[in-house]
Amino acid sequence: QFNPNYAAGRSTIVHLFEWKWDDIAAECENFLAPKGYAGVQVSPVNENVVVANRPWWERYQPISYILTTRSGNEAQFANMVRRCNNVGVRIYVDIVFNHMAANHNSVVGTAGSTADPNAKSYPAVPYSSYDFHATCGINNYNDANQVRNCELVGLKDLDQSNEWVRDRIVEFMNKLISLGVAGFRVDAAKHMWPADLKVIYSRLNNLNTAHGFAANTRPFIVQEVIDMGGEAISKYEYTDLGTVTEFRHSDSIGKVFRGKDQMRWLVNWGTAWGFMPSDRSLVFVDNHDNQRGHGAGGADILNYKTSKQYKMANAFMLAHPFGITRVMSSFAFDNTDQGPPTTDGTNIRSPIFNADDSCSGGWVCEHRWRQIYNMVGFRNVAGNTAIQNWWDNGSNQISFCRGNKAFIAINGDSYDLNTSLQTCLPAGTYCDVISGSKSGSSCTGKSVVVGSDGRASITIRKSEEDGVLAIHVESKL
Ligand code: LM2
Ligand code: CA
Repeated sequence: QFNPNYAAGRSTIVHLFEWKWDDIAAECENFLAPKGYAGVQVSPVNENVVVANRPWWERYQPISYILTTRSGNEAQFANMVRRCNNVGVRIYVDIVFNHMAANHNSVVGTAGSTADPNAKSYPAVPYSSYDFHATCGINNYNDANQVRNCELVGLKDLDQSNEWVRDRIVEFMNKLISLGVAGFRVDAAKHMWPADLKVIYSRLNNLNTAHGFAANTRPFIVQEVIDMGGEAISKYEYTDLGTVTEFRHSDSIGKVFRGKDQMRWLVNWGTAWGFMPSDRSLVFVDNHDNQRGHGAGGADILNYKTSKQYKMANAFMLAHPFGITRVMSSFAFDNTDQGPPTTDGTNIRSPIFNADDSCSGGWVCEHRWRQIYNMVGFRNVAGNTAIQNWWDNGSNQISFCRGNKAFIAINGDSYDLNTSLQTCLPAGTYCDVISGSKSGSSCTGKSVVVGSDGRASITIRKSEEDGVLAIHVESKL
């Protein structure tokens, strides 16, 4: 449950937030596999309550485990998983089983099921009031019992110690495993008892060998636990069960790249910053919650709107060996409730792809930004090499090598970086994969000449679009 079960040579998950299954299937084939992405986190797959004006968060209010949402139906989901696995891209499902839908004026689900949340009745599962904790609200995060046994923002709180509830959850997850998924993001894990999660995970089947997984492969588990310190519940209560979202990484990287902390301190990036061990930490610059002010981190979190710093932060995350990396892919928003782009107010609109690979039609597609997908490639080339030859200028200019495979320099100061640095690479001319890409034997961006001593003259001007330069053995011209 700690291994993401990636295809060989790949390393990064992209969260295609609110994408439709048919579009993800095509994206695996046309873009993600060719660029070296390892997997996709998809939005919740099971029936959710339909909320007026269709906010994104309606998908965190389950009505049943029927696989019909605005992203598509069961046949489309199954087809997507098969097509993505066929090109070596894994699917991870965002799974919501801490709770069921809260009460609303009218309660109908995306598959047409009805429910009566006031009575804790969800007949399409079925769940009844026996399956839920007694009604109470969460308002004190210093009380672990309350955080786990009471209702989060009015969401009816399932009792995961109940065998009927456990069976329904395990049945749902095993169905997804049979369809070929590689693992799960467990929503609101902090609001469930680790002992109950342990029982649920232990009852999951091995991954489906008909989808290319080796026999006896366990599903990957990443648990959403927001622990910035100072609350009753610790992320370390979950690290024996699976990996955990490292929200301090998101918070700290935001502060550094917003200039609230100097980049030279990144020299000991990792557990010294209060992060969990690397192999237990799911790391990200932003997620679907904190990019819009929900969840943790507040105004320090970077998102696509501050694109220069955002790209720099993603480049550093992807260049650094720490953690299991996840890239966010958003739709554009100007208010925090706004749902994905639609054609008619209801049906999600497909992204439009431009000639330069970027998206329009309301989709941001950060994963299609050259500076981000080329750094996914960088991470794949760097593999399990260590950091060496760390350099900094005493403030916000840094560089380091990943073994003899790859080199990155970052300029976060308000003046040019222009100096000779050790790249650890063999002599030759390299294409900077931030300002451009290697195309045949030429480079569409800046070229870097590495001498026989491994040193190169590196320039990143203050005025450049990006504050990063990155080269690696596969960008050699
Ligand atoms: C999570 N982690 O623990 C998700 O990452 C987060 O996105 C979910 O909250 C949350 N757990 C529950 O699954 C989101 C959103 C909330 C939203 C809930 C439920 O951040 O704002 O709450 O989903 O859809 C909304 C309203 C809230 C209302 C509630 C119930 O914002 O005011 O409470 O629905 O109707 C009365
Ligand atoms: Ca709970």
